[in-house]
Amino acid sequence: MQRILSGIKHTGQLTLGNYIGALKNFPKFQDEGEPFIFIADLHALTLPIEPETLRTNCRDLAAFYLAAGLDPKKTTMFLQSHVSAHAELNAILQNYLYMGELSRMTQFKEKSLQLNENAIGLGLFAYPVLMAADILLYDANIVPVGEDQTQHVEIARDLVTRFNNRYGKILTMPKAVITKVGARVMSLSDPTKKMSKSDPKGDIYLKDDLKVIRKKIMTAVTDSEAIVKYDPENKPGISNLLAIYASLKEISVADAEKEFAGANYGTFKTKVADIVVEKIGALQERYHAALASGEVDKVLAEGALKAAKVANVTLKRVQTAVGIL
Ligand code: ATP
Ligand code: LTN
Repeated sequence: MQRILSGIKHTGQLTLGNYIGALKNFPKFQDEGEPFIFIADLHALTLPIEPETLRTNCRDLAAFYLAAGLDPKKTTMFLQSHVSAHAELNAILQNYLYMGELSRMTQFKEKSLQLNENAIGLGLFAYPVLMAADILLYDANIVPVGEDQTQHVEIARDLVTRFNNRYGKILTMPKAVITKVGARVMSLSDPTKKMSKSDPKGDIYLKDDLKVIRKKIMTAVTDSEAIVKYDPENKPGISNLLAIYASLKEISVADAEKEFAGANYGTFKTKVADIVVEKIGALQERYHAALASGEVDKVLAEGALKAAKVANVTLKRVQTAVGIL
């Protein structure tokens, strides 16, 4: 049975990018293996954030996991900080990743630019070490993530090779699985930039009012060519909308392109808005129901117990391998 592992950090309001690139894909794995899906609450501290924001966003994200279709009977859902093995394995693995390779991570380079040079936390730099611990604790075979996270999975793979060469077959080699369509949803106001929780411009938030969502799509930046064609380099705005449409309709981009051959931008945008509003509207209903049911805390508490059982076995194996009594 293959193990699937992924996580999201609750640093802000979830975006349509998080949904299409990550959240929407998680439930598909429930019948193909054993998924562990967590909230990366330790990673969420790697950039300055208010405690109250963290508290609120945490239950919110868990409710979105349930709303997206994660079934606690099939998926182990938990908080990273509730399973202490994450921090313990992190402390060991930090000795097997090197400063040079960590400093080449795109996410580190981009995020540290937002900070004063004297206030770049060590946690931001060492982010991939903890992420490797997250993945390796569960002997994960498959890690479903958006494109921006593949570099972090690659470094975890390098670590496995390095570690196993030294100590024998202790760690399981993970593989990133990227959704075919919508792996990188772009900002609606600047389609050359990734839609991201921490950059409010051009984002569609999963909690946005449906009228606001429609308006954001209708006013998305496009071009003046008036041809609906997938060409990310020359037509980033239209290509982004096509990818969003195809992903939510579960069709290929080529089929979406055919559907809109000859359509004008107004008609095209209306159709994109229709499907986004339909999908996000239904998601919002299930999200509110999950919050109102009061089941979130119980699901997370039970998930932490189940996750810890698996994680502690791996931790022990690693401790023994490196020579810890
Ligand atoms: P932040 O802005 O705080 O870095 P983020 O929006 O990039 O956050 P993460 O918590 O880093 O979100 O990512 C959660 C998951 O969503 C990851 O698997 C990531 O690859 C995916 N994801 C994030 N943004 C996008 C996007 N624009 N398109 C596709 N997938 C995305
Ligand atoms: N870095 C990821 C969140 C994350 C993660 C992980 C994803 C932390 N640990 C392990 C997959 C596997 C992000 O920003 N989404």
